[in-house]
Amino acid sequence: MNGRRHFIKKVIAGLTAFGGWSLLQRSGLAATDTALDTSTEKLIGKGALLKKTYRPPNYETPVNYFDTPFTPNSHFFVRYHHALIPEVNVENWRLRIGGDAIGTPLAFSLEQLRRDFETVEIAALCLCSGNRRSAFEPQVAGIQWDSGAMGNALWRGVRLRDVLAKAGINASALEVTLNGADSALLTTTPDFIKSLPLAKALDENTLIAFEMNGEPLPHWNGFPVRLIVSGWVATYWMKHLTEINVISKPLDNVWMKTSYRVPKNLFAGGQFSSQEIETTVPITDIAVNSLITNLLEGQTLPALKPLEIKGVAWDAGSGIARVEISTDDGISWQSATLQQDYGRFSWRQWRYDFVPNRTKQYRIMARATSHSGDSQPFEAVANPSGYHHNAVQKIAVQVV
Ligand SMILES: Nc1nc2c(c(=O)[nH]1)N[C@H]1C(S)=C(S)[C@@H](COP(=O)(O)O)O[C@H]1N2
Ligand SMILES: [Mo]
Repeated sequence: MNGRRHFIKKVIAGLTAFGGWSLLQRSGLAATDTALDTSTEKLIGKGALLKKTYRPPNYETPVNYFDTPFTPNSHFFVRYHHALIPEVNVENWRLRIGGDAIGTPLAFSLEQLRRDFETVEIAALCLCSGNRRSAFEPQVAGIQWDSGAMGNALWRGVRLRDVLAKAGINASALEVTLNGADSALLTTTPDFIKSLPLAKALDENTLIAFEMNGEPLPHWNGFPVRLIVSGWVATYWMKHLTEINVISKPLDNVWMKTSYRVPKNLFAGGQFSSQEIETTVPITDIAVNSLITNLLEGQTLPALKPLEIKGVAWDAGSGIARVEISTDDGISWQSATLQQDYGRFSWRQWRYDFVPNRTKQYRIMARATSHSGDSQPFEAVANPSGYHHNAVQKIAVQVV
């Protein structure tokens, strides 16, 4: 490492220690590949995360950070397909709007986005399609995520539809493509570009966000702006957005035609008809799901001591109707108490008071049901890429 890079790294590390990271970002200095500390493989600017791969950086959130309604930026998970994650200097950065179905191509600075459009804030869950992939049996290829490839945050930004309206959309518009500043180390690897059907792009809950939990987006979560596609899995939530195109033909690349697809009619979900074929469709809606956040498999608990079982539950945006708990292997079910509602795209925290009254092994389960009537299955629905693992958890605890 040359002297200057080393110096910058030290400055970043120092600033991070007293919370100056976002200041540094605003100066346009940060967002550099040097933000990877090669000796510890820790992501600079992030607190403790669980490393899955280092290059590209894929790090999940330890489940204990799901105890708060909003996942702290410092511990929010990080997922990248490519290892080249460049410096974004916000002074030079522009969001370009174009494509063959746009009225007038336009470019916006961050200041213009903040100034020229109505700002809105949405609480929404950012969920990787492959979250809990490691629980599939037999094992499925791909990053072996446990339960931490997700996070709930308050996202502030402007509506994508307002920005597109300014440029004007032609009648031929079919999809809206999204590209970010990151790219592959090898030029032979296709750039990560995704598309949305026009209807989802124009949904009032699809945002170009510049703030996360009241702060500028952290570098690793998409500084300076990322897309928020409320209710859909996070593959569409493009980070470090640089280019949005409105196009009249289906986007044809490996990220649409090969990856992030599920067998047709296997999961309920939003429509993406321009990308559907006879056998498979793009993954879209988040599946109803829940997670127990304060119990570990094999944990020992003292008999007769009251225990508060805690967790979170979520779906694609109909909202959580109820969460039921079983402590007797699924024979009987009791309702958990749902905590504060932050909106239908947010996850919902829940709690349940339990007193283990005998010395024995208990199997604790949680099962969420959404307002649309969907409930978690007892076995995960097998699919080639290991997406949508939403089987009811069964956590064995030993009471002594
Ligand atoms: N620019 C860019 N945006 C991206 C990706 C990426 O590789 N590059 N990955 C997507 C996927 S698959 C996920 S799960 C989310 C993860 O968001 P996070 O890293 O902020 O947690 O980012 C999405 N947006
Ligand atoms: Mo993902």
